[in-house]
Amino acid sequence: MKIAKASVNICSPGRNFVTLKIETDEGIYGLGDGTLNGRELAVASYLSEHVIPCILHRDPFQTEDIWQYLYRGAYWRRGPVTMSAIAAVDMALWDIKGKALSTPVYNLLGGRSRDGVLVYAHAHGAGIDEACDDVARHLAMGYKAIRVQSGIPGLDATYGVPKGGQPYEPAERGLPSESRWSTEKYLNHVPKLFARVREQFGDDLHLLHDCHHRLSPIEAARLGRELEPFHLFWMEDPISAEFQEGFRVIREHTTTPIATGEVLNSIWDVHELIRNQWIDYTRLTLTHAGGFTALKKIADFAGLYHVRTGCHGPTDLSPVCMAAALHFDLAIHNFGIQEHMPHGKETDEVFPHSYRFEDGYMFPGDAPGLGVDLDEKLAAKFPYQRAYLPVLRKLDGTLWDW
Ligand code: GCO
Ligand code: MG
Repeated sequence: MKIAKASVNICSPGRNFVTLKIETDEGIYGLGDGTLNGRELAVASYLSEHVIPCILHRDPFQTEDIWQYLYRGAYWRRGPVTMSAIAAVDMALWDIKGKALSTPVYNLLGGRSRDGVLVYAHAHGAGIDEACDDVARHLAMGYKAIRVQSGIPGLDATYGVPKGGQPYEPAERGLPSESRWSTEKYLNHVPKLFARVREQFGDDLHLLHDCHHRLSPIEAARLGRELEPFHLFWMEDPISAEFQEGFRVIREHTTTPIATGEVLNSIWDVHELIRNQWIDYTRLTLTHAGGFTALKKIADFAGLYHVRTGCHGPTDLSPVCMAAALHFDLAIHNFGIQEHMPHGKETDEVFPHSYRFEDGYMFPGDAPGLGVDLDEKLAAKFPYQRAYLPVLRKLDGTLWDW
């Protein structure tokens, strides 16, 4: 079998998605997600201009060699654009392998290591009461793990609390919007939020929280310590993820488990974090970190150090990535948890899929390959629209990490 054709689809059924379709001379095709929120066209062009010409006529079963060719062969290493493009190819090739062998991808990765994939939902509210109402709503839907974010008194907007009842912070059309931030107000508020959530919902529920890179190591250490009585599943991205050494400070002060890595894209971004046991969960995704071929190696390395996975799974990654993540999560031994934000109706219609949610767990389904498709006709009705993530400044105007 040979790769006969490959094309990039860019569509916006609710938000922008970049999908690579690789077709073989035997009529089998595979899909890969290359979506990089706010920088979609850079990946699309990397794929069309630089990657597709190099993979034509190759054997699609040679996932390892093609991965090495695209990574080492380019000379230039890492980075979200490069690694998302490589991931899109890798995912599509594993999809083809699964279809050619008539088996779901998880069987090619080691088979089922568990019955289902534990997922966490997002609960949020303008204040503590509203956030608790949202926790109750998600519990009623069957979720066993819930990330909780709430508005901060004195701040107009904050990460994780979308305006106007939207399900999730959008990448906004037009140029980036700006909002203001106060670490002091945030640090004073979050322990109160979790004290209330534990008091109201008891000990069984897994609770998570995302700091979204905004703290210094010692500030994160303070927060982790103050959250200890509420036994979080994890505290996510307490500091800028690329500052590996910074996690040492946090670790020395608190037993609150730490997760990071959604903005990182290779083993070289996390190997110190893992080797030194400064984190408990890696958040690398299949799309941004080079696909199955790369993430399987990272997970196996992490497993040696009792570090588990918690793949990033926002709605700004397409259902192709979600399907891929579920195959991966089901198969690897050191799986921790999977983020789940349901996509909107339009997105689900453009990407019909076999995965499903039931009683707090997700299941990739038994369709051959990834079990996800792209309805190209429908996708054409939702053309790309330029969109950006918001930008953050401190109260005095200093640019900050969003
Ligand atoms: C998460 C993430 C997202 C990111 C988004 C950026 O934990 O799901 O932090 O909310 O902000 O994916 O594109
Ligand atoms: Mg996050």
